[in-house]
Amino acid sequence: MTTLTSAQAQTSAESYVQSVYENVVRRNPHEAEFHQAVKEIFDSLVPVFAVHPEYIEHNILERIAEPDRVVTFRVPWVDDEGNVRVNRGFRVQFNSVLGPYKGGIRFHPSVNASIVKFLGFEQIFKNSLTGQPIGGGKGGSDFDPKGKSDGEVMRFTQSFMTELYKYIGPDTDVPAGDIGVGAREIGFMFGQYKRIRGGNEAGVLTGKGIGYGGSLARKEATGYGCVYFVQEMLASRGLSFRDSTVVVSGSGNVSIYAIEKAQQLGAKVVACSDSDGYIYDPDGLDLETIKQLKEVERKRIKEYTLARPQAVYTEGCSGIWSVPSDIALPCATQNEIDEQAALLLIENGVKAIGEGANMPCNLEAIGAFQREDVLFGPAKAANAGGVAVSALEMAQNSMRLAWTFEEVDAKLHEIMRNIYGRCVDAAERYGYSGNLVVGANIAGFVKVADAAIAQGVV
Ligand code: NDP
Ligand code: 2IT
Repeated sequence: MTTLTSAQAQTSAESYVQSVYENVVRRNPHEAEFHQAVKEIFDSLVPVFAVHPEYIEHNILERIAEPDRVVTFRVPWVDDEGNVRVNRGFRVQFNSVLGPYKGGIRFHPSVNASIVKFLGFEQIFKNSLTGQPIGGGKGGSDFDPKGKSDGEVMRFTQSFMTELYKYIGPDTDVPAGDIGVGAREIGFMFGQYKRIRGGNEAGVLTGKGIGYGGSLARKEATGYGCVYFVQEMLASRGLSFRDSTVVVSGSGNVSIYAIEKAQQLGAKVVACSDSDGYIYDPDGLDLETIKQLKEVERKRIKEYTLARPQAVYTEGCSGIWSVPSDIALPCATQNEIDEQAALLLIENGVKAIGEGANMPCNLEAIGAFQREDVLFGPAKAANAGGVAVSALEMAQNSMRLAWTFEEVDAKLHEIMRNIYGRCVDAAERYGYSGNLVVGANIAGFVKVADAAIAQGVV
């Protein structure tokens, strides 16, 4: 075999990555979010392929970009008026070289094959970064839980599980929550799975209620983990959350517990949002009011101003990025920060971004933050705390015991520190010192690629 010069190796790596990317786009037309997630990762991997041509020889990229399988199914249910309704259910089992497929279920009207595939693809590398034995998967439905009664949500969820149960299990595929799927929905899914299977396989789902196999600190894990990750980034420049001004988008599970931990660390969190608009509270958000509104009453964030008249509500969720902050934590949904929003944040002096949501910053926004040397914590590292504690929930279920909140939180903190370290080390090793996007992608990828090669062409 001829040895390539480093320039030739670079060219060969670039053309390999480009040709696989073109193939992915050709074979998955009209799936913009999936293409975006693939592009972000692929571009980071060129330096790896330039020094490890064996990954090209094994055609690892093409193998990883093709899901093991995608299941799509009809979900019929009856609403409170007696109308028969039909939604579409999905489960993408993307990659299992590191362990059982693991990833959340999203209920939102925007859910389609592209969204589920982008989330499942990201999940492979995120789960790898946690250091735990979990593969990547994701699922969901275009069902909109907003405005539905508990009875409607239960009937829909039971119908969803009546099909999904065929494909999941504690050692094959372990779903959890995501947008629109929290403790209530996981409870209904678990009940239906148990009823169909006729046995208690606690480890089939994570994010369960504490009374029936759930882990303490799972509810808090994604938000807390994101803040722990940003803490590490800030410390690298001698900064901290103390006395900083923070903006957190969304007001769901991830947002609420990111706000809680940021406040515990001495930050003033001044704004959060839902899909209708955002609130700005110059004195700092009152989290108990937000929890009551969102976790208990399932109301709109607008109603916060009834309890806190000094706060201002503005219609339209994207305006939140005009609020000046030191630290911005996008914790709502994909592509919520575009280049324009990024430039606004930069102009207002933002020092750090932590992606609590999946892919909240588009590629142009990430480019803008990197050009201006803003600390940037990419989703697959910064929000990995949720799935990491899900894996701890699986471990507790297998051992039939329960750790204390403090034990789980301490493990989460350690995992987030380790993920940060892995990202920093990988970036440095491949000549991208300080670039956590490249670091996360490479560190996550290498482990999956090596395991895939070891397991043969399957
Ligand atoms: P929730 O459903 O609890 O909350 C979602 C929040 O984001 C709500 O405030 C919602 O507003 C807002 N939102 C949702 N969709 C949109 C949209 N299209 N435009 C504007 N706002 C929107 O979900 P989570 O907190 O669980 O998830 C938030 C993000 O974090 C997602 O990207 C998810 O994939 C990611 N994530 C979640 C993890 C978890 O453990 N739950 C783990 C890792 C990542 P509204 O109520 O008006 O819809
Ligand atoms: O995006 C994610 O990592 C999640 N929604 C959590 C997945 C999980 O299995 O806990």
